[in-house]
Amino acid sequence: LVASMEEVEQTYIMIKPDGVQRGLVGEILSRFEKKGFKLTGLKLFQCPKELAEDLHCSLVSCYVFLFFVLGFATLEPRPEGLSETTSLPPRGSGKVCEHYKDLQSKPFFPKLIDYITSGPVVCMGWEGVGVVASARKLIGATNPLNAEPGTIRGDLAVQTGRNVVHGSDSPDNGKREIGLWFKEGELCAWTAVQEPWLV
Ligand code: RTP
Repeated sequence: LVASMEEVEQTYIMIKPDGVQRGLVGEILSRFEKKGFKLTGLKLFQCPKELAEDLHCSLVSCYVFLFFVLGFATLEPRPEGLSETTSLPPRGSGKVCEHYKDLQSKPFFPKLIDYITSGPVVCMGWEGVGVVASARKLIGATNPLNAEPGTIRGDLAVQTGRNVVHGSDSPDNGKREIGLWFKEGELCAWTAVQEPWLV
């Protein structure tokens, strides 16, 4: 039975810096691939540390920055060769804070930001029927000590603060997080030739 398109979801999976440092990228990626989900996006990305400050602060500094940039832009013509975006913060500023904005009030938030920006992460988009809940099952409990053997965290991790992988917790967050971590053109819509094995 081929699943109807309504049931197809998107999820954002991220191999955290410890997963990359420990050489677990292939192992983790292959678990989603073997399950039968479809990879729609994949990249290695180092989130700049200096851009990962508190979301509130980054928004405030953005507004202050824009206030001055726009203020000066109206006084002087932009120099030739300088594109309109040259002096603006890089796209994706505060990406990690935005991603974890619901955890901002938690005492572990600063450590979490340090952890995620401590090295490159692997960003992945996966598509499939029920992929959001299924990926969370494959990943296992947040605290690896509570994660069942057979799950990624149950097999490969020990500490909550070093739990190797992230998975979106709802279809809405799946779409939101893919939009946050991937730029336009970085995702690939493709049709699997082995249908219906890949949805
Ligand atoms: P994730 O977003 O990474 O898939 O994790 P999750 O939904 O299973 O857990 P969540 O509560 O959203 O926490 C996000 C990440 O924050 C770190 N954390 N540290 N007590 C602590 O030190 C603590 N609690 C959570 C973990 O890296 C967790 O995955």
